[in-house]
Amino acid sequence: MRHIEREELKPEESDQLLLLPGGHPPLWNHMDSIGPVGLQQREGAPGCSQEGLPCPSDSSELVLECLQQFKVTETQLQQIQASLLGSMEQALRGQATPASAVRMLPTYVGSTPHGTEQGDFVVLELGATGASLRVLWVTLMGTEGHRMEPQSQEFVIPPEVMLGPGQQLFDFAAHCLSEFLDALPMDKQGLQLGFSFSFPCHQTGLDRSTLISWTKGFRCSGVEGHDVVQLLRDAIERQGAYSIDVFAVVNDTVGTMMGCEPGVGPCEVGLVVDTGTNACYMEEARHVAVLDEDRGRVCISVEWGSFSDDGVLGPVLTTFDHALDRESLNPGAQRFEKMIGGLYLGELVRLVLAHLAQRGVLFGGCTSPALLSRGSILLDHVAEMEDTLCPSSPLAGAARVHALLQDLGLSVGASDAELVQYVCAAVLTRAARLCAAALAAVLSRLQHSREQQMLQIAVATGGRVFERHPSFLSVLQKTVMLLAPQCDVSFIPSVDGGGRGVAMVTAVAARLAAHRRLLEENLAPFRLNHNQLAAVQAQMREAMVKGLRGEASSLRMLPTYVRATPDGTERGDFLALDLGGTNFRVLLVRVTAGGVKITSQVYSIPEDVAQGSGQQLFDRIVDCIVDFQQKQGLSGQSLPLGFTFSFPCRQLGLDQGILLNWTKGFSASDCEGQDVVCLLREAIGRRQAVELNVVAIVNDTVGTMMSCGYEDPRCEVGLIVGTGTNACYMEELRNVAAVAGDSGHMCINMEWGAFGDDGSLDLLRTCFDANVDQASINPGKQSFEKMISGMYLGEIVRHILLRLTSLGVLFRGQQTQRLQTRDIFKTKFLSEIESDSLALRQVRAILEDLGLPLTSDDALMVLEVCQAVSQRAAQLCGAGVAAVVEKIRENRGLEELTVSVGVDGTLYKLHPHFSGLVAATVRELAPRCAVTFLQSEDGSGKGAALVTAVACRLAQMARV
Ligand code: 0WK
Ligand code: BGC
Ligand code: BGC
Repeated sequence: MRHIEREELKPEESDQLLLLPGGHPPLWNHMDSIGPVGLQQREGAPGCSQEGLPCPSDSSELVLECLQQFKVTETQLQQIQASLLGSMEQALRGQATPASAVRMLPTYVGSTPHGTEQGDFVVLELGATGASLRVLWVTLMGTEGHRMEPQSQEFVIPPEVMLGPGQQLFDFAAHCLSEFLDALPMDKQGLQLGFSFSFPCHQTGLDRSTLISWTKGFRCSGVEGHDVVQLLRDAIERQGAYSIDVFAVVNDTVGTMMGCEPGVGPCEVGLVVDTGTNACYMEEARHVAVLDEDRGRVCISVEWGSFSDDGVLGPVLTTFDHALDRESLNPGAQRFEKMIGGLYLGELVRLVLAHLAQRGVLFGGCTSPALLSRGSILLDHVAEMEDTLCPSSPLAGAARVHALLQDLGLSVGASDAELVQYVCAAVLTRAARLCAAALAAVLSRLQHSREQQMLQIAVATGGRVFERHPSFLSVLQKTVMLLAPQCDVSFIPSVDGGGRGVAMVTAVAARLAAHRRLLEENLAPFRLNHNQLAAVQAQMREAMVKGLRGEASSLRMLPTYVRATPDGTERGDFLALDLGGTNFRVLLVRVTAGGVKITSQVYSIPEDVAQGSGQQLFDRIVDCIVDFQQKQGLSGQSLPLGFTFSFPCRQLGLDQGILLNWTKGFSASDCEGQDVVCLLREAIGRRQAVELNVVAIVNDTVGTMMSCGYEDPRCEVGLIVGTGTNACYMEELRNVAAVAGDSGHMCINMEWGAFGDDGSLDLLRTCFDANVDQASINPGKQSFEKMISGMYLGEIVRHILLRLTSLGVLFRGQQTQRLQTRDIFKTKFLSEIESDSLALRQVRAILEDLGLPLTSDDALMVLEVCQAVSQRAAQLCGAGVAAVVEKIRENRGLEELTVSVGVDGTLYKLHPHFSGLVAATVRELAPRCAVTFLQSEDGSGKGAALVTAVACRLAQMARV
């Protein structure tokens, strides 16, 4: 690791900065020293410049003029730094940026390595080192183990494969993979692969990445715009040699950053200068507009190769850069990369040498076919030629350059070698300084995003330009120091080109994939398909028929003695009670020709009263009525009262209802088996001076149906999805064995909450449902309700979260006391967490209030758990409604049925997707019924009052 002391550099020195370590005077000064002795005279040979050779002083001018073009001033570097920073921040804000700016691509790598990663991984590297791909076997030993040297093999990619059909390239990669694995003595089951793919890609996950555009000499067809992981998976499948799971696709800069030696890092910037160039860094997630994250960091691949703000780069681009770009595979693109990347440096040197040769300054004014052919001077050549600038034996150095130039068919004059070396130095120095300007922009961005004045940061470096041109790094460091003086930067060379880093990311991806698999395994039973829902519909239909016939059925199909929905002629003032939902309400309902006016008050029924004695409960109810009457100035008035009592009652008449069993957390004693109207009247009797005329007892489903039926006479079904769930509907009296008469209709309270208590739902019940049921005050009862309604969904979710935590999938496996607390995860959290407008960060806020230590992946998984539980609930509810409306349609022998369903209940009303899913399931299972769902505005209290009004009207008519 190389650290440069601050006082080492004075500003005016920066511009002179050039690749001449060891105190050589700067090139420009050198130029003066070239002088006349350096240049030979030669006339008229083929490929030689026809124009007379320039005199020595002219040629040095020409060389100076040439190399001067590669000089980038500090001001220009600062401008590039500023412009690049501007374009980075614009892209982060998701503001459309000009095509040629930096891309700032999220990589879904959210943290630098914990060092806990373990296992054997295969790494396939494509694109980092140009015309070769590398396969590695990396063993990660976690925190304990020592570092195992990866095994690797490099394969040269034939040019026709780099430019041919994409399938050919990926088949070639899959072939290399098998060849490498064939040679390995390891056990090759369940291979986990990390794919280092060094090109600009839109990632949508650790293992989903779409190629934006090829760079660096690659130009395969049918790949841009496609998911490269899928292309690789398909190729491995076609190869059929090994079953390999591709867990992650990683940009080489990310592999480099993640491969940073533990103990010296963590590196938070990855910088690659190989055939191409790019950098990545850890950005605050909240600054990345495309990600709805407000916590933690995410690694961003800058893709600075495409930076080309003509304003600042224009003056720096030389004629050689333009020539190189024109001849390149992607003219106009990657302009910044073409001044820094190893694939281009050799070419730039070649173009300069050819130019100088044609101007008679070099090689006696003679070129050679090799010098004139593109790509004849490679990065390694430049490295060798530049490296020899200060070897232990300068002569040896010059001789080496000589030899290299001769290999290019050039006749090398005395000073040509040194001149060529200066050309190499100029091209490389500029590359290093431009790279420094870009890195300085990244460092400034890090300072901004972390609001830090002084930034101490470790930068992992990778790529053959670093490996082959040691002075590249020193120029880079010095320039970074000048451009980002407030950053204390340590450069950490990556040990194996990032292979370990890719394996680290793959390990994280494999862990996340394993978590995802466990999540899917636990949620799969909640994902009901069409056949399962149709089976529920059919079973419910069968249970309805049996219940109506009075045969054994989990559906009691209780007659309610409501024979008609309101016809709008009802009139008068009525008291109504609404017990059984979230709130207990007392209502005054005034029914006039102009409509219904409701005044109501909500009262609480404390748990100890709901689970105390029946007398206590009904006395509490009467207390509330008296309080309400006083407040409404109704004291002493005996208004007809309708009692919405939302529990299973066998009604013997409109005002007689025997409570069959409590549900929804109620268990007041001495009530089951009792006529609750009597219990109410007794409580009224216990209270002096109170007179109430209890006319009707209705179930909340009936009250809801009536309430909506007042507005829409087609409303013949009532549905509650709240604390509990249930439905009622208008059945043909002839089908109701318990009630005499064959004509007309009777509203049936299905009490579908108990559906499945006979085991008919056991195939669908999960272990989580069983946990919730066992912990409830009525185990074995209300099976359907416990899979659907608000009192239980939160608990089902909590049990799933406990299981996933115990599996280490969530909350890093830490079981918290809070999460083990019953009812701590309210069903309303599902509605909040699943609301589209809620970003993941708000999901996290809800969960953090529960004291759950979570990562963003956790929040995403909790969201999926909530979605699976509520979706199943809505679909089961939809299957129930489909059974009811189909029954009505067939009752009436109709081809098509148009019917409305009155609905109430907090879950149905507040959950963002529940109602839509119910309607979609009904459409799917009862396509011949056009069903309109009417959300009841006034609750079932109004319905109870209307039932009372109808009863009073009928009683009135009976009396006259
Ligand atoms: C409001 C109705 C009431 C019913 C309740 C159900 O007026 O009769 O019991 O909806 O919804 P919950 O309050 O249980 O969510
Ligand atoms: C690619 C980058 C890559 C860089 C270094 C560029 O051409 O666009 O994705 O990181 O080369 O290999
Ligand atoms: C009760 C029903 C009621 C439903 C909705 C169930 O627990 O048994 O009578 O309609 O909850 O409140």
